[in-house]
Amino acid sequence: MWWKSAVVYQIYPRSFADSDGDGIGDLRGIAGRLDYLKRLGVDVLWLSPIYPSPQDDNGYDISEYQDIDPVFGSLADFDALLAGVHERGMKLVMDLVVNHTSDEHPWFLESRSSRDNPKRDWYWWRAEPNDWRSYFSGSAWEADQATHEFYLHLFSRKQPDLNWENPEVREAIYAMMRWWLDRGVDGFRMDVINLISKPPGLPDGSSEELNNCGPRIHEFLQEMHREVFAGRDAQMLTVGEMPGVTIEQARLFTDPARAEVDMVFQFEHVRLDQRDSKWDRKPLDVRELKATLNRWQTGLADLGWNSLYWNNHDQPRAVSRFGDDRPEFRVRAAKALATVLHLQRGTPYVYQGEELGMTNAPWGSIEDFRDIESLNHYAEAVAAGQDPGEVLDVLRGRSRDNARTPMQWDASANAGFTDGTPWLPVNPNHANINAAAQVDDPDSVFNHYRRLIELRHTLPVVAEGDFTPLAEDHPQIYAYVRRLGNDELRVVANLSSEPAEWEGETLAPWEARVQLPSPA
Ligand code: TEU
Repeated sequence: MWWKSAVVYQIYPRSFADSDGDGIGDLRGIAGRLDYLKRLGVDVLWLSPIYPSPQDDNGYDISEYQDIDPVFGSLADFDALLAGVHERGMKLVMDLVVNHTSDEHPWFLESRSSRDNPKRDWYWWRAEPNDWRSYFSGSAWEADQATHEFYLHLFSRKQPDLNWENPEVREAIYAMMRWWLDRGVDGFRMDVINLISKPPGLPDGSSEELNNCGPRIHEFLQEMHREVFAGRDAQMLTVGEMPGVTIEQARLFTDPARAEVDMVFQFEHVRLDQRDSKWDRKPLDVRELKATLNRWQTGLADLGWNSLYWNNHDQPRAVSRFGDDRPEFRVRAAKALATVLHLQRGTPYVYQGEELGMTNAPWGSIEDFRDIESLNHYAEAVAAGQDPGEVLDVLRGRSRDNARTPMQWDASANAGFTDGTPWLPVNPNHANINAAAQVDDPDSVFNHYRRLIELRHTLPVVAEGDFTPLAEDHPQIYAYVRRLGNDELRVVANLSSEPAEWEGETLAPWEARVQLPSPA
Protein backbone atom coordinates (compact mmCIF):
# COMPACT_ATOMS: atom_id res chain seq x y z
CA MET A 1 0.00 0.00 0.00
CA TRP A 2 2.43 2.52 -1.38
CA TRP A 3 -0.11 5.29 -0.91
CA LYS A 4 0.32 5.18 2.90
CA SER A 5 3.53 7.18 2.53
CA ALA A 6 2.37 9.17 -0.50
CA VAL A 7 1.09 12.73 -0.81
CA VAL A 8 -1.45 13.68 -3.48
CA TYR A 9 -1.59 17.08 -5.20
CA GLN A 10 -4.97 18.14 -6.61
CA ILE A 11 -4.94 20.16 -9.83
CA TYR A 12 -8.00 22.13 -10.95
CA PRO A 13 -7.04 22.34 -14.63
CA ARG A 14 -9.16 25.39 -15.41
CA SER A 15 -7.12 27.45 -12.95
CA PHE A 16 -3.63 25.89 -12.86
CA ALA A 17 -1.64 27.07 -15.91
CA ASP A 18 -2.74 28.35 -19.31
CA SER A 19 -0.38 27.63 -22.23
CA ASP A 20 -2.37 29.12 -25.12
CA GLY A 21 -3.52 32.48 -23.75
CA ASP A 22 -7.27 31.76 -23.80
CA GLY A 23 -7.47 32.50 -20.08
CA ILE A 24 -8.30 28.89 -19.16
CA GLY A 25 -5.71 26.45 -17.85
CA ASP A 26 -4.82 23.42 -19.95
CA LEU A 27 -2.79 20.19 -20.14
CA ARG A 28 0.28 21.77 -21.76
CA GLY A 29 0.21 24.33 -18.98
CA ILE A 30 0.30 21.53 -16.39
CA ALA A 31 3.10 19.78 -18.29
CA GLY A 32 5.13 22.98 -18.07
CA ARG A 33 4.90 22.95 -14.28
CA LEU A 34 5.81 19.30 -13.54
CA ASP A 35 9.28 20.22 -12.27
CA TYR A 36 7.67 22.58 -9.74
CA LEU A 37 5.52 19.69 -8.48
CA LYS A 38 8.49 17.33 -8.45
CA ARG A 39 10.40 19.87 -6.38
CA LEU A 40 7.50 20.07 -3.90
CA GLY A 41 7.88 16.30 -3.54
CA VAL A 42 4.33 15.12 -4.20
CA ASP A 43 3.81 11.56 -5.43
CA VAL A 44 0.44 11.64 -7.17
CA LEU A 45 -1.38 14.25 -9.24
CA TRP A 46 -5.19 14.19 -9.20
CA LEU A 47 -6.72 16.09 -12.11
CA SER A 48 -10.25 17.40 -11.76
CA PRO A 49 -12.26 16.55 -14.90
CA ILE A 50 -10.71 17.32 -18.31
CA TYR A 51 -13.23 15.41 -20.46
CA PRO A 52 -15.49 17.01 -23.11
CA SER A 53 -18.18 18.92 -21.23
CA PRO A 54 -20.60 21.84 -21.68
CA GLN A 55 -18.86 23.07 -18.47
CA ASP A 56 -22.18 23.71 -16.72
CA ASP A 57 -20.46 22.53 -13.51
CA ASN A 58 -16.90 23.13 -14.71
CA GLY A 59 -16.44 19.67 -16.15
CA TYR A 60 -18.31 17.60 -13.57
CA ASP A 61 -20.91 17.30 -16.32
CA ILE A 62 -19.29 14.99 -18.85
CA SER A 63 -20.57 14.58 -22.42
CA GLU A 64 -17.84 12.15 -23.57
CA TYR A 65 -15.76 10.00 -21.21
CA GLN A 66 -12.94 8.82 -23.50
CA ASP A 67 -11.56 12.09 -24.81
CA ILE A 68 -10.24 15.50 -23.71
CA ASP A 69 -12.21 18.76 -23.88
CA PRO A 70 -10.52 20.94 -26.55
CA VAL A 71 -10.35 23.80 -24.03
CA PHE A 72 -7.82 21.63 -22.11
CA GLY A 73 -6.09 20.09 -25.14
CA SER A 74 -6.09 16.71 -26.90
CA LEU A 75 -5.49 13.02 -26.12
CA ALA A 76 -1.99 13.52 -27.51
CA ASP A 77 -1.43 16.35 -24.99
CA PHE A 78 -2.75 14.03 -22.30
CA ASP A 79 -0.37 11.20 -23.27
CA ALA A 80 2.56 13.64 -23.28
CA LEU A 81 1.55 14.92 -19.82
CA LEU A 82 1.20 11.38 -18.46
CA ALA A 83 4.63 10.46 -19.85
CA GLY A 84 6.13 13.54 -18.18
CA VAL A 85 4.52 12.62 -14.87
CA HIS A 86 5.80 9.03 -15.02
CA GLU A 87 9.29 10.11 -16.13
CA ARG A 88 9.51 12.10 -12.88
CA GLY A 89 8.42 9.07 -10.82
CA MET A 90 4.98 10.48 -10.06
CA LYS A 91 1.53 9.01 -10.73
CA LEU A 92 -1.62 10.51 -12.23
CA VAL A 93 -5.17 9.92 -11.01
CA MET A 94 -8.24 10.90 -13.05
CA ASP A 95 -11.58 12.19 -11.76
CA LEU A 96 -14.32 9.57 -12.29
CA VAL A 97 -17.75 11.23 -12.49
CA VAL A 98 -20.27 8.43 -12.92
CA ASN A 99 -23.13 9.27 -10.56
CA HIS A 100 -24.33 11.44 -13.41
CA THR A 101 -23.42 12.49 -16.93
CA SER A 102 -24.05 15.70 -18.84
CA ASP A 103 -27.51 16.01 -20.39
CA GLU A 104 -25.54 16.40 -23.66
CA HIS A 105 -23.95 12.94 -23.33
CA PRO A 106 -25.14 10.63 -26.18
CA TRP A 107 -26.43 8.17 -23.56
CA PHE A 108 -28.84 10.80 -22.21
CA LEU A 109 -29.73 12.16 -25.64
CA GLU A 110 -30.86 8.65 -26.53
CA SER A 111 -32.56 8.10 -23.17
CA ARG A 112 -34.64 11.28 -23.49
CA SER A 113 -35.49 10.72 -27.16
CA SER A 114 -38.46 8.45 -26.37
CA ARG A 115 -40.00 6.46 -23.54
CA ASP A 116 -39.21 3.15 -25.24
CA ASN A 117 -35.63 3.95 -26.23
CA PRO A 118 -33.30 1.10 -25.17
CA LYS A 119 -31.38 3.60 -23.02
CA ARG A 120 -34.46 5.01 -21.30
CA ASP A 121 -33.61 2.95 -18.20
CA TRP A 122 -30.03 4.23 -18.14
CA TYR A 123 -31.36 7.19 -16.18
CA TRP A 124 -34.15 7.79 -13.63
CA TRP A 125 -37.47 8.79 -15.21
CA ARG A 126 -40.75 9.27 -13.28
CA ALA A 127 -44.24 10.45 -14.16
CA GLU A 128 -44.25 12.43 -10.92
CA PRO A 129 -41.23 13.81 -8.98
CA ASN A 130 -40.70 13.11 -5.27
CA ASP A 131 -39.69 15.96 -2.91
CA TRP A 132 -35.93 15.53 -3.29
CA ARG A 133 -33.91 18.74 -3.50
CA SER A 134 -30.85 19.21 -5.66
CA TYR A 135 -27.45 19.94 -4.05
CA PHE A 136 -27.51 23.03 -6.26
CA SER A 137 -30.83 24.40 -4.94
CA GLY A 138 -34.32 23.70 -6.21
CA SER A 139 -35.97 20.41 -7.07
CA ALA A 140 -33.88 17.37 -8.02
CA TRP A 141 -36.29 16.66 -10.88
CA GLU A 142 -36.59 18.28 -14.33
CA ALA A 143 -39.62 17.99 -16.57
CA ASP A 144 -38.92 16.73 -20.09
CA GLN A 145 -41.36 18.39 -22.49
CA ALA A 146 -40.86 15.84 -25.27
CA THR A 147 -41.69 12.67 -23.31
CA HIS A 148 -43.76 14.28 -20.53
CA GLU A 149 -41.83 12.67 -17.72
CA PHE A 150 -39.36 13.96 -15.13
CA TYR A 151 -35.69 12.94 -14.86
CA LEU A 152 -33.59 12.92 -11.65
CA HIS A 153 -30.59 15.21 -11.17
CA LEU A 154 -29.13 15.43 -7.65
CA PHE A 155 -26.88 18.22 -8.95
CA SER A 156 -27.65 20.62 -11.80
CA ARG A 157 -30.45 19.92 -14.28
CA LYS A 158 -27.69 19.44 -16.85
CA GLN A 159 -26.31 16.54 -14.71
CA PRO A 160 -28.90 13.70 -14.94
CA ASP A 161 -28.21 10.79 -12.58
CA LEU A 162 -27.26 7.43 -14.10
CA ASN A 163 -29.26 4.35 -13.11
CA TRP A 164 -26.69 1.97 -11.63
CA GLU A 165 -29.41 -0.65 -11.13
CA ASN A 166 -29.03 -1.28 -14.89
CA PRO A 167 -26.12 -3.71 -15.51
CA GLU A 168 -25.56 -2.25 -18.99
CA VAL A 169 -24.77 1.11 -17.37
CA ARG A 170 -22.27 -0.48 -15.00
CA GLU A 171 -20.55 -2.46 -17.77
CA ALA A 172 -20.24 0.65 -19.95
CA ILE A 173 -18.61 2.51 -17.07
CA TYR A 174 -16.20 -0.34 -16.24
CA ALA A 175 -15.15 -0.52 -19.91
CA MET A 176 -14.44 3.23 -19.90
CA MET A 177 -12.39 2.93 -16.69
CA ARG A 178 -10.35 0.03 -18.15
CA TRP A 179 -9.72 2.16 -21.26
CA TRP A 180 -8.07 4.88 -19.13
CA LEU A 181 -6.06 2.37 -17.07
CA ASP A 182 -4.84 0.72 -20.27
CA ARG A 183 -3.70 4.20 -21.35
CA GLY A 184 -1.45 4.33 -18.24
CA VAL A 185 -3.58 6.19 -15.68
CA ASP A 186 -2.79 5.23 -12.05
CA GLY A 187 -6.22 5.33 -10.45
CA PHE A 188 -9.35 7.37 -9.86
CA ARG A 189 -10.85 9.91 -7.52
CA MET A 190 -14.52 8.90 -7.60
CA ASP A 191 -17.02 11.77 -7.53
CA VAL A 192 -19.95 11.43 -5.05
CA ILE A 193 -19.60 7.66 -5.44
CA ASN A 194 -21.66 6.96 -2.30
CA LEU A 195 -24.76 8.35 -4.07
CA ILE A 196 -24.91 5.80 -6.96
CA SER A 197 -27.19 3.26 -5.18
CA LYS A 198 -30.63 4.85 -4.92
CA PRO A 199 -33.22 3.81 -2.29
CA PRO A 200 -35.91 1.43 -3.71
CA GLY A 201 -39.05 3.30 -4.73
CA LEU A 202 -37.29 6.66 -4.43
CA PRO A 203 -39.34 7.69 -1.35
CA ASP A 204 -39.82 11.29 -0.23
CA GLY A 205 -37.31 12.67 2.29
CA SER A 206 -33.78 14.13 2.47
CA SER A 207 -32.08 13.28 -0.83
CA GLU A 208 -28.62 13.44 0.84
CA GLU A 209 -29.58 11.05 3.66
CA LEU A 210 -31.60 8.66 1.48
CA ASN A 211 -28.94 8.42 -1.20
CA ASN A 212 -25.97 8.26 1.18
CA CYS A 213 -24.60 4.69 0.90
CA GLY A 214 -27.72 3.05 -0.61
CA PRO A 215 -28.55 -0.68 -0.32
CA ARG A 216 -26.28 -1.92 -3.16
CA ILE A 217 -23.32 0.45 -2.73
CA HIS A 218 -20.89 -2.19 -1.45
CA GLU A 219 -22.03 -4.69 -4.11
CA PHE A 220 -21.39 -2.10 -6.85
CA LEU A 221 -17.95 -1.09 -5.55
CA GLN A 222 -16.87 -4.71 -5.13
CA GLU A 223 -18.09 -5.48 -8.66
CA MET A 224 -16.21 -2.43 -9.99
CA HIS A 225 -13.05 -3.61 -8.22
CA ARG A 226 -13.39 -7.11 -9.77
CA GLU A 227 -14.18 -5.78 -13.26
CA VAL A 228 -11.65 -2.93 -13.37
CA PHE A 229 -8.86 -3.13 -10.81
CA ALA A 230 -8.40 -6.88 -10.18
CA GLY A 231 -4.78 -7.78 -10.90
CA ARG A 232 -3.58 -4.20 -11.14
CA ASP A 233 -4.82 -2.64 -7.87
CA ALA A 234 -1.39 -2.79 -6.19
CA GLN A 235 -0.19 0.04 -8.40
CA MET A 236 -3.40 2.03 -8.25
CA LEU A 237 -4.88 4.61 -5.95
CA THR A 238 -8.65 4.86 -5.55
CA VAL A 239 -10.39 7.42 -3.36
CA GLY A 240 -14.17 7.74 -3.05
CA GLU A 241 -15.67 11.20 -2.44
CA MET A 242 -18.50 10.46 0.00
CA PRO A 243 -20.46 13.39 1.44
CA GLY A 244 -22.19 12.21 4.62
CA VAL A 245 -20.15 9.00 5.04
CA THR A 246 -19.66 7.83 8.65
CA ILE A 247 -16.64 6.16 10.27
CA GLU A 248 -18.51 2.86 10.45
CA GLN A 249 -19.26 3.00 6.71
CA ALA A 250 -15.68 4.13 5.91
CA ARG A 251 -14.30 1.08 7.75
CA LEU A 252 -16.30 -1.12 5.37
CA PHE A 253 -15.35 0.84 2.24
CA THR A 254 -11.62 0.93 3.02
CA ASP A 255 -11.12 -2.52 4.55
CA PRO A 256 -8.58 -4.05 2.10
CA ALA A 257 -10.19 -7.48 2.56
CA ARG A 258 -13.44 -6.14 1.04
CA ALA A 259 -11.69 -4.75 -2.13
CA GLU A 260 -13.78 -1.61 -2.57
CA VAL A 261 -11.67 1.61 -2.38
CA ASP A 262 -8.36 2.55 -0.76
CA MET A 263 -9.70 5.60 1.10
CA VAL A 264 -12.65 8.00 1.18
CA PHE A 265 -13.14 11.75 1.45
CA GLN A 266 -15.35 12.32 4.49
CA PHE A 267 -16.95 15.75 5.09
CA GLU A 268 -17.39 16.04 8.86
CA HIS A 269 -14.56 18.54 9.48
CA VAL A 270 -15.61 20.72 6.55
CA ARG A 271 -19.15 21.06 7.88
CA LEU A 272 -18.31 22.12 11.47
CA ASP A 273 -18.63 25.86 10.76
CA GLN A 274 -22.17 25.53 9.38
CA ARG A 275 -25.63 24.65 10.66
CA ASP A 276 -28.28 23.10 8.36
CA SER A 277 -26.50 24.15 5.17
CA LYS A 278 -23.14 25.50 4.09
CA TRP A 279 -24.80 28.90 3.71
CA ASP A 280 -25.90 28.92 7.35
CA ARG A 281 -22.57 29.78 9.01
CA LYS A 282 -21.48 29.29 12.61
CA PRO A 283 -18.12 30.01 14.25
CA LEU A 284 -15.56 27.18 14.16
CA ASP A 285 -14.71 25.65 17.54
CA VAL A 286 -11.16 24.25 17.64
CA ARG A 287 -12.23 21.62 20.19
CA GLU A 288 -14.91 20.35 17.80
CA LEU A 289 -12.40 20.34 14.94
CA LYS A 290 -9.90 18.32 16.97
CA ALA A 291 -12.55 15.94 18.24
CA THR A 292 -13.73 15.22 14.69
CA LEU A 293 -10.26 14.67 13.23
CA ASN A 294 -9.21 12.59 16.25
CA ARG A 295 -12.34 10.41 15.95
CA TRP A 296 -11.41 9.60 12.35
CA GLN A 297 -7.81 8.94 13.36
CA THR A 298 -8.81 6.46 16.05
CA GLY A 299 -11.85 5.18 14.12
CA LEU A 300 -9.68 3.89 11.26
CA ALA A 301 -6.61 3.07 13.38
CA ASP A 302 -6.92 -0.72 13.10
CA LEU A 303 -8.79 -1.04 9.83
CA GLY A 304 -9.07 0.99 6.65
CA TRP A 305 -7.30 4.24 5.86
CA ASN A 306 -7.91 7.99 6.04
CA SER A 307 -7.54 10.69 3.45
CA LEU A 308 -6.37 14.01 4.99
CA TYR A 309 -7.45 17.34 3.51
CA TRP A 310 -8.28 20.90 4.53
CA ASN A 311 -9.62 22.07 1.17
CA ASN A 312 -10.27 21.24 -2.46
CA HIS A 313 -12.06 22.80 -5.46
CA ASP A 314 -15.38 22.74 -3.51
CA GLN A 315 -14.15 24.30 -0.27
CA PRO A 316 -12.94 27.79 0.67
CA ARG A 317 -9.19 28.27 1.04
CA ALA A 318 -7.85 26.52 4.16
CA VAL A 319 -5.88 29.43 5.65
CA SER A 320 -8.87 31.78 5.29
CA ARG A 321 -11.33 29.27 6.78
CA PHE A 322 -9.43 27.27 9.40
CA GLY A 323 -6.54 29.71 9.90
CA ASP A 324 -6.15 33.48 9.86
CA ASP A 325 -5.30 35.09 6.50
CA ARG A 326 -4.48 38.51 7.90
CA PRO A 327 -0.90 39.43 6.81
CA GLU A 328 0.55 39.17 10.31
CA PHE A 329 -0.72 35.59 10.75
CA ARG A 330 -1.18 34.05 7.26
CA VAL A 331 2.19 32.32 6.85
CA ARG A 332 2.30 30.87 10.38
CA ALA A 333 -1.34 29.79 10.17
CA ALA A 334 -0.79 28.07 6.81
CA LYS A 335 2.24 26.24 8.21
CA ALA A 336 0.47 25.24 11.45
CA LEU A 337 -2.50 23.82 9.54
CA ALA A 338 -0.17 21.87 7.26
CA THR A 339 1.83 20.53 10.21
CA VAL A 340 -1.13 19.20 12.19
CA LEU A 341 -2.68 17.58 9.10
CA HIS A 342 0.38 16.12 7.32
CA LEU A 343 1.73 14.38 10.43
CA GLN A 344 -1.49 12.49 11.03
CA ARG A 345 -2.16 8.90 9.99
CA GLY A 346 -3.55 8.90 6.43
CA THR A 347 -2.81 10.14 2.92
CA PRO A 348 -2.54 13.97 2.70
CA TYR A 349 -4.05 15.88 -0.22
CA VAL A 350 -2.64 19.29 -1.13
CA TYR A 351 -4.99 21.50 -3.17
CA GLN A 352 -3.23 23.69 -5.74
CA GLY A 353 -2.05 26.93 -4.15
CA GLU A 354 -2.50 25.62 -0.59
CA GLU A 355 1.28 25.05 -0.55
CA LEU A 356 1.70 28.81 -1.12
CA GLY A 357 -0.83 29.84 1.54
CA MET A 358 -3.27 31.20 -1.09
CA THR A 359 -6.36 32.87 0.42
CA ASN A 360 -10.01 33.45 -0.37
CA ALA A 361 -10.57 36.25 -2.88
CA PRO A 362 -12.00 39.79 -2.35
CA TRP A 363 -15.33 39.34 -4.16
CA GLY A 364 -17.27 42.47 -5.14
CA SER A 365 -20.72 41.86 -6.61
CA ILE A 366 -22.63 38.73 -7.58
CA GLU A 367 -21.44 39.33 -11.14
CA ASP A 368 -17.95 38.29 -10.01
CA PHE A 369 -19.03 34.71 -9.29
CA ARG A 370 -19.07 31.81 -11.78
CA ASP A 371 -19.87 28.71 -9.67
CA ILE A 372 -23.29 27.21 -10.45
CA GLU A 373 -23.81 26.18 -6.79
CA SER A 374 -23.18 29.76 -5.63
CA LEU A 375 -25.25 31.43 -8.36
CA ASN A 376 -28.19 29.07 -7.85
CA HIS A 377 -28.10 29.65 -4.11
CA TYR A 378 -27.99 33.44 -4.54
CA ALA A 379 -30.97 33.38 -6.93
CA GLU A 380 -33.01 31.10 -4.67
CA ALA A 381 -32.19 32.99 -1.45
CA VAL A 382 -32.94 36.42 -2.93
CA ALA A 383 -36.15 35.11 -4.50
CA ALA A 384 -37.11 33.85 -1.04
CA GLY A 385 -36.73 37.41 0.27
CA GLN A 386 -33.26 37.28 1.83
CA ASP A 387 -31.24 40.52 1.73
CA PRO A 388 -28.97 40.32 -1.35
CA GLY A 389 -26.13 41.97 0.56
CA GLU A 390 -26.27 39.36 3.30
CA VAL A 391 -26.40 36.49 0.82
CA LEU A 392 -23.44 38.00 -1.02
CA ASP A 393 -21.51 38.24 2.23
CA VAL A 394 -22.05 34.54 2.88
CA LEU A 395 -20.87 33.74 -0.65
CA ARG A 396 -17.70 35.74 -0.07
CA GLY A 397 -16.65 33.27 2.64
CA ARG A 398 -18.26 30.09 1.35
CA SER A 399 -18.34 30.10 -2.41
CA ARG A 400 -16.41 27.36 -4.23
CA ASP A 401 -15.02 30.13 -6.48
CA ASN A 402 -12.64 30.97 -3.62
CA ALA A 403 -10.76 27.78 -4.49
CA ARG A 404 -10.90 28.42 -8.20
CA THR A 405 -9.06 31.72 -8.70
CA PRO A 406 -5.99 31.20 -10.89
CA MET A 407 -2.79 29.68 -9.48
CA GLN A 408 -0.36 32.41 -8.41
CA TRP A 409 2.94 31.61 -10.10
CA ASP A 410 4.54 35.07 -9.89
CA ALA A 411 3.85 38.77 -9.25
CA SER A 412 3.20 39.71 -12.89
CA ALA A 413 -0.15 41.02 -14.16
CA ASN A 414 -2.01 37.69 -14.27
CA ALA A 415 0.27 35.92 -11.81
CA GLY A 416 2.00 34.03 -14.64
CA PHE A 417 -1.20 32.00 -15.09
CA THR A 418 -2.07 33.32 -18.55
CA ASP A 419 -1.02 35.84 -21.19
CA GLY A 420 -4.75 36.35 -21.90
CA THR A 421 -7.72 37.33 -19.73
CA PRO A 422 -8.24 34.79 -16.93
CA TRP A 423 -11.70 33.14 -16.81
CA LEU A 424 -11.83 34.16 -13.15
CA PRO A 425 -9.85 37.19 -11.88
CA VAL A 426 -6.49 36.55 -10.24
CA ASN A 427 -6.47 37.34 -6.52
CA PRO A 428 -4.75 40.76 -6.24
CA ASN A 429 -2.64 39.49 -3.34
CA HIS A 430 -0.64 37.44 -5.87
CA ALA A 431 1.83 40.34 -5.77
CA ASN A 432 3.01 38.95 -2.41
CA ILE A 433 1.70 35.38 -2.46
CA ASN A 434 3.22 33.48 -5.38
CA ALA A 435 5.43 30.50 -6.19
CA ALA A 436 8.35 32.49 -7.60
CA ALA A 437 8.76 34.29 -4.28
CA GLN A 438 8.66 31.07 -2.28
CA VAL A 439 10.47 28.18 -3.97
CA ASP A 440 13.94 29.47 -3.00
CA ASP A 441 12.91 30.93 0.37
CA PRO A 442 13.64 28.35 3.11
CA ASP A 443 11.07 30.02 5.43
CA SER A 444 8.25 29.96 2.89
CA VAL A 445 5.01 28.02 3.14
CA PHE A 446 6.12 26.12 -0.01
CA ASN A 447 9.30 24.81 1.65
CA HIS A 448 7.41 24.00 4.84
CA TYR A 449 5.15 21.72 2.77
CA ARG A 450 8.21 20.29 1.02
CA ARG A 451 9.77 19.40 4.39
CA LEU A 452 6.54 17.83 5.71
CA ILE A 453 6.27 15.67 2.56
CA GLU A 454 9.92 14.66 2.99
CA LEU A 455 9.19 13.57 6.58
CA ARG A 456 6.40 11.29 5.33
CA HIS A 457 8.83 9.80 2.81
CA THR A 458 11.69 9.31 5.28
CA LEU A 459 10.13 8.62 8.72
CA PRO A 460 8.09 5.37 8.93
CA VAL A 461 6.38 6.65 12.09
CA VAL A 462 4.58 9.29 9.98
CA ALA A 463 3.06 6.76 7.59
CA GLU A 464 2.66 3.78 9.93
CA GLY A 465 2.70 5.09 13.53
CA ASP A 466 -0.35 4.95 15.81
CA PHE A 467 -2.12 8.11 16.95
CA THR A 468 -2.67 9.32 20.52
CA PRO A 469 -4.54 12.61 21.02
CA LEU A 470 -3.43 15.09 23.71
CA ALA A 471 -4.93 18.32 25.10
CA GLU A 472 -8.36 17.30 23.81
CA ASP A 473 -10.20 19.91 25.88
CA HIS A 474 -7.83 22.79 25.19
CA PRO A 475 -9.64 25.57 23.25
CA GLN A 476 -6.55 26.54 21.20
CA ILE A 477 -3.93 23.77 21.32
CA TYR A 478 -4.00 20.77 18.95
CA ALA A 479 -1.53 18.11 20.10
CA TYR A 480 -0.93 14.44 19.52
CA VAL A 481 1.73 11.72 19.58
CA ARG A 482 2.57 9.22 16.84
CA ARG A 483 4.42 6.06 17.87
CA LEU A 484 6.01 3.19 15.90
CA GLY A 485 8.19 0.82 17.90
CA ASN A 486 10.66 3.02 19.79
CA ASP A 487 10.04 5.95 17.49
CA GLU A 488 7.88 8.77 18.86
CA LEU A 489 6.85 11.95 17.11
CA ARG A 490 5.08 14.75 19.05
CA VAL A 491 3.08 17.54 17.46
CA VAL A 492 1.85 20.60 19.37
CA ALA A 493 0.23 23.57 17.63
CA ASN A 494 -1.63 26.70 18.67
CA LEU A 495 -4.55 26.95 16.22
CA SER A 496 -5.54 30.49 17.28
CA SER A 497 -4.47 34.09 16.81
CA GLU A 498 -3.90 34.50 20.57
CA PRO A 499 -1.00 33.17 22.66
CA ALA A 500 -1.82 29.79 24.26
CA GLU A 501 -0.62 28.18 27.48
CA TRP A 502 -0.02 24.45 27.65
CA GLU A 503 2.03 22.36 30.06
CA GLY A 504 3.78 25.46 31.40
CA GLU A 505 4.66 26.63 27.89
CA THR A 506 3.41 29.61 25.95
CA LEU A 507 2.92 29.06 22.24
CA ALA A 508 2.68 32.14 20.06
CA PRO A 509 -0.32 32.54 17.76
CA TRP A 510 -0.24 29.74 15.15
CA GLU A 511 3.05 28.40 16.49
CA ALA A 512 3.59 24.70 15.80
CA ARG A 513 6.27 22.50 17.32
CA VAL A 514 7.28 19.04 16.10
CA GLN A 515 9.53 16.77 18.16
CA LEU A 516 11.02 14.18 15.84
CA PRO A 517 12.07 10.71 16.94
CA SER A 518 15.59 10.72 18.34
CA PRO A 519 17.99 9.21 15.76
CA ALA A 520 18.68 5.50 16.48
O1 TEU B 1 -18.97 17.41 -5.05
C1 TEU B 1 -19.97 16.81 -4.32
C2 TEU B 1 -20.26 17.57 -3.12
O2 TEU B 1 -20.44 17.07 -2.09
C3 TEU B 1 -20.26 19.01 -3.29
O3 TEU B 1 -21.37 19.35 -3.97
C4 TEU B 1 -20.23 19.71 -2.00
O4 TEU B 1 -21.15 19.27 -1.14
C5 TEU B 1 -20.49 21.11 -2.18
O5 TEU B 1 -19.99 21.58 -3.33
C6 TEU B 1 -19.83 21.83 -1.07
O6 TEU B 1 -20.05 23.13 -1.31
C7 TEU B 1 -18.61 16.74 -6.23
C8 TEU B 1 -17.56 17.56 -6.95
O7 TEU B 1 -16.43 17.65 -6.12
C9 TEU B 1 -18.17 18.91 -7.23
O8 TEU B 1 -17.23 19.80 -7.77
C10 TEU B 1 -19.32 18.71 -8.20
O9 TEU B 1 -19.96 19.94 -8.37
C11 TEU B 1 -20.31 17.70 -7.65
O10 TEU B 1 -19.71 16.54 -7.08
C12 TEU B 1 -21.18 17.17 -8.77
O11 TEU B 1 -20.38 16.43 -9.66
